Amino acid sequence: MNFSELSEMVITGQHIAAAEWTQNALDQGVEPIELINKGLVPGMDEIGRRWKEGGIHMPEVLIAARAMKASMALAKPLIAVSGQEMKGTIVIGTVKGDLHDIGKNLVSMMLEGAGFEVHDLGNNVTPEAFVAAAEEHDTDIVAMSALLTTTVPMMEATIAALVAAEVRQNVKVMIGGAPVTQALANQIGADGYADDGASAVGVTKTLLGVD
Ligand code: B1M
Repeated sequence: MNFSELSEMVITGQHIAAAEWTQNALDQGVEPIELINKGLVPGMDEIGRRWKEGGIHMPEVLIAARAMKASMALAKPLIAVSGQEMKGTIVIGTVKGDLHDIGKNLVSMMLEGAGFEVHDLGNNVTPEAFVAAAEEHDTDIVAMSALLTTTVPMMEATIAALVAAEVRQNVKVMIGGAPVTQALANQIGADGYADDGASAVGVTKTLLGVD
């Protein structure tokens, strides 16, 4: 199987072709995790690189993510059946009081494209909902986004809720969003900070010690 064909379909945002290629590969017995790691991840890695260098803009990222998701939708259900492992489990959301989710969605899609299992809780997520999801999904990382200076304190409140529920010691915490900085991460005791989707993938890999 030439997995670079699938990577190229992701990079150029061909969601119908990506779905057809994926179905054909699965029908021929290709392992879904192999397809993700050799086709989708390199494709989204390249998109992350181009986005970071300023070579492409948000619409290109979004159409690439749509192609990645079209393929992932076919491959992912088969992973559970065949017992193969994703690289790690992430619970992500925009904190309570904050409705901005465009950036969070991008980060979420990049993480999924990089081979992580992502449970996206949406926006306006309460600390209690983060805690409940972290407990439910055997989570490695709780990832929080905030776009408003007024909602940034909810990140610290969520960490406090994770501590109170005795979940904090089992998970890493990553934060991001326009008003968020590394200094803030240090101050509130988050384990990682990322300023965009590509960096979020890098920080996640570092926190979990995976490639
Ligand atoms: Co609002 N808004 N907004 N807004 N909005 C901003 C954020 C603002 C900077 C505009 C401004 O005044 N110049 C300002 C915040 C000021 C501040 O607090 N410092 C603002 C405001 C004030 C408001 C309202 C209060 C306006 C009002 O009603 N008076 C209101 C609040 C509603 C609420 O949340 N309770 C409001 C509402 C809205 C809309 C609903 C209309 C809409 C959101 C739609 C949506 O998200 N579904 C909206 C939008 C679109 C914006 C701007 C224009 C664009 C945000 C965006 O999507 N950027 C924004 C101004 C601006 O940024 N130019 C603005 C694109 C996105 C790809 O970037 O979200 O930064 P970003 O995500 C990046 C990184 O930050 C990072 O990676 C992403 C990809 O590179 N990242 C992470 C994000 N999360 C991460 C998590 C990670 C790691 C990296 O790990 C977990």
